[in-house]
Amino acid sequence: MANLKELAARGDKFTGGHRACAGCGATIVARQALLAAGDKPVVATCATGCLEVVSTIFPYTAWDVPFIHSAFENSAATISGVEAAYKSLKRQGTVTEDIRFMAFGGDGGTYDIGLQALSGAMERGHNMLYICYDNQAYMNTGIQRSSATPKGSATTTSPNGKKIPGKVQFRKNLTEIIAAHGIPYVAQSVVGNWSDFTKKVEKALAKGGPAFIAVLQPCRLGWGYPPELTAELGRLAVETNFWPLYEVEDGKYKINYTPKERKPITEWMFQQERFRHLKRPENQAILEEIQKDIDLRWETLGKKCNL
Ligand SMILES: Cc1ncc(C[n+]2csc(CCOP(=O)(O)OP(=O)(O)O)c2C)c(N)n1
Ligand code: SF4
Repeated sequence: MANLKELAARGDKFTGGHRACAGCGATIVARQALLAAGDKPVVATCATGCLEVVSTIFPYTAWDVPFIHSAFENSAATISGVEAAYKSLKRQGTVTEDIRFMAFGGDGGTYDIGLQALSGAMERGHNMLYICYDNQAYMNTGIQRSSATPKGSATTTSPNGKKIPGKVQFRKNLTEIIAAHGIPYVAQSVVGNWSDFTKKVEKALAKGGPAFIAVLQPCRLGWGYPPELTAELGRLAVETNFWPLYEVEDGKYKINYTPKERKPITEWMFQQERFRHLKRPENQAILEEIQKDIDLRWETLGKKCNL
């Protein structure tokens, strides 16, 4: 696995000059993923969403690799089709290079509208890595809730008001849904832990076959926090067990990091505007429900890892 010095010596294939907000975690995901991919050629695609929109404003692009625009729903279908064509060309001897295929999508494009395309691509066994940068809402179109939005979070379509105190439902566990496909490699990582993420990208690409990594990506605009806290909020999500770092390799579960002492979820939530209303005493019960859910999910994951 490449160390920091080696990674830093590689040229960036996702470059600066794009139009993301200062402190955006999505662009960190793309940059580190392409650095981790190493010297082999990469073909990338990205579902419509913040990452695609900020990085590909014609006639400019931040992608220094062949890049294909995808619609909101079909990033996985796009790259799986290209990979299938590549295999055919390789069989015919037209292409001889060893090429890697990477698809990116936000949580809206992955947990919601792109789930069918993703599930199909994983099930068909394409040699591709799908990376979901999960900022927990549809940020590009104005912060609408997705099925990845956590309970209690205020978004423009799950506002805090008289009727509801932010999103009513718990978030979907997509990582487990993809793990249930029985593919070679599934993992969760986070913006704020470059070592964990780049190792997982390297591992996913080296394994061959379909691979999926969900990366929790703090979004300073949608979450409401000062831009310099992006990495810190990613790490705090791990320290509270909200977002465990784990992997499922050939069906075997492994937790990659266990906090010495699990921090209360409020330490993470109360640094973000989207949860501000939950500080009010009348919302105490919601906080307790959220904490209980996190503890239960961690316990369930621990059992799968034989902890
Ligand atoms: C079929 C379709 N419906 C709606 C849209 C409008 N749209 C573009 S991006 C987007 C939200 C993207 O959200 P997400 O995937 O979470 O990525 P983010 O913007 O948060 O990075 C929506 C609703 C679209 N492009 N296509
Ligand atoms: S809204 Fe969020 S995800 Fe979109 S560019 Fe800004 S920080 Fe990045």
